Amino acid sequence: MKRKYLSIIIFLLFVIQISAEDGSKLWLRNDTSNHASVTCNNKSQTATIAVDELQKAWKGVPITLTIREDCSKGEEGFCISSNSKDITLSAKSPIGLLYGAFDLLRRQATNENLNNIDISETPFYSLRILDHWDNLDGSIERGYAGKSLWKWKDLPSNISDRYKEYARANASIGINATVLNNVNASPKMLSSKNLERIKVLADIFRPYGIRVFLSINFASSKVIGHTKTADPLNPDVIAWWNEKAKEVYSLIPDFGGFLVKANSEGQPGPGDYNRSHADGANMLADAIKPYGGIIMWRAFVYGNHDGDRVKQAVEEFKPLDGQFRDNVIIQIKNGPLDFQPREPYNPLFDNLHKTKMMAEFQITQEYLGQSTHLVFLSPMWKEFFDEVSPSSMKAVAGVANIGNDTNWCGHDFAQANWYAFGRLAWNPSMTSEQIADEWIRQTFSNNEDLIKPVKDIMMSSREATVDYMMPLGLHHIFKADHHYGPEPWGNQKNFPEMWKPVYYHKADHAAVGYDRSSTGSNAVAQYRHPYDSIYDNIKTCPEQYLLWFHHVPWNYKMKDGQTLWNEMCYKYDNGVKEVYLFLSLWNSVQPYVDADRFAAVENKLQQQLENAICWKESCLLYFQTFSNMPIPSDIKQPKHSLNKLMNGKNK
Ligand code: BDP
Repeated sequence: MKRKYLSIIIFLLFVIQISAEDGSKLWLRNDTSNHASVTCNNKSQTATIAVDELQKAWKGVPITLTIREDCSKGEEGFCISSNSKDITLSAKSPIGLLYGAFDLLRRQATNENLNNIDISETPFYSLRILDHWDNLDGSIERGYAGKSLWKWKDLPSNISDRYKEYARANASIGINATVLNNVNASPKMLSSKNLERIKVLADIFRPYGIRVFLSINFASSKVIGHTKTADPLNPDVIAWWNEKAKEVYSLIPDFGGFLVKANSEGQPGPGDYNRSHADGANMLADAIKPYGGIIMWRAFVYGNHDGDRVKQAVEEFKPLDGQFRDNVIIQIKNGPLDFQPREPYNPLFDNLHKTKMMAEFQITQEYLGQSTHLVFLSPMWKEFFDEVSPSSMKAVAGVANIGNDTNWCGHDFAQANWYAFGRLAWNPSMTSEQIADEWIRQTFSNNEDLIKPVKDIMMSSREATVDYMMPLGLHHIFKADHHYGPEPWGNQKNFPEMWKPVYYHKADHAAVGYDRSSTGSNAVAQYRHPYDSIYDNIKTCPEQYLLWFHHVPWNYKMKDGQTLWNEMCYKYDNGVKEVYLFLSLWNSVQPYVDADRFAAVENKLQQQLENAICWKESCLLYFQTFSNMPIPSDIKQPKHSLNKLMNGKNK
């Protein structure tokens, strides 16, 4: 009898064990009970971490780690070669060894054949940075995975374990920098008290190769330094920033620099004193230049502008080309509007020739279903890199989707976007399929019966989201405050024009879409050739951008012979059908996924389906009031009335 109970207990323990995945380990799920033979000729903290990671998880032949001054792979690169008896990992610096160690562990975790390998890697960008939009009160702007990881009140004395785990996860995918706070920055961030706290984080991140940056409020000198003005040419202001830089660098000698949002959405900036972006950026750049710091100056300028909103950045920055210091990089969102599910690329990349540029992607899915919808973003970023050469920019930044949720990102699949950002920043020529494949194998399993369906979901997820939210170039028809559900009818009286969905879709009884062609706002002229003429001509404009660039009659004939209206109906319907398919594919992998993560993802997919239906019905019923055309009969007709949808919460 006793024996029977014992075996039941053992069985239960086993079940609990396999169902106990909570996503907290991310893609780093290697068994860490090994004692591999690893030797190293370097005793630095970073090399010691590399040795430790390998000792715990490496299952293969002995490994020798060596620092070699003559290694030609740059400061962060590495070489790995193996024969049947051992493996040599060499690098010029300890961080190269750490990246190499994670590279080996990834290859092991993804079942790669590691006999006779000869690998060498150098990161494409030297700056691979996460931008956190975290506030001092612990909230996160556009954060959907709980509160901030940074416990400001507990620092500098109480240190959460997660700081090190965060650094380790980033190092495992090559991310080497972090901006700790929101671009809508509190001036208090730079107080001496807070700098002491930031120093602690910088010290924890340093051995993992991660440098700390801060977002700053341009008026900090005035607010916390009590200068009379924040005019960048004022000697007191200049002196204050010089002193502040000295203080920051005395605490954090390898401090990265500042990220600045100026004269946008109500933030202060040099424009308040009739000074240019260059005047503002250069003043700060001069203050941190002696210490090797850089200024990332954002081109997301929103406000104080008449005319087509998407033209503002080029209009403001093009005349300043060549006027920025060499330690200033202009940080440019991938599209000209604002992280929409699909935008054409930002033409500012075509207009700065003597200025350093970097791309800003948004990992947190503000406009792509937040942490409820499964949307793999790599295909979106690759679409951008197809149009704007990775080599035209110096760095890439990603707005982080990380919070203090147990699984870090809210949705288990949102982890894939953090992962993909790091991998693409390291090597933008990787394909989305490769990245998805790696991530699935490490995060779930190497079982082919799981990999294929999950990869299918991931690879079609972004296009599906575009289809059920904003197909054919529609944009910014979100509900204003939360940017989650649909509100194509949005036209609040007290809102500026540029916040209103009706400003962006311009639907009327004849047509829909924003005319940005040469007969309209002429935003097309901001693009390099041949994109300017391709987008200008309605016949050559890719249909995925049609309503972004053109005001198109409802009965316009699309390439497949359908009217624009019918095409729109089929797109929305297709988006919904895709989510049904995702649900059935996910159900098919249940045997291969631990119970907790299976249920969590299934639950989110159910919500995604409901939301996709809501998007389809809201948009089609609303636009139908203009097109006056029937929804094709082979499409599932809306269940709800427009009135009901307009009065619902759209969430
Ligand atoms: C918008 C967000 C807003 C950010 C802004 C920015 O809605 O919260 O502050 O971008 O990038 O997409 O500055």
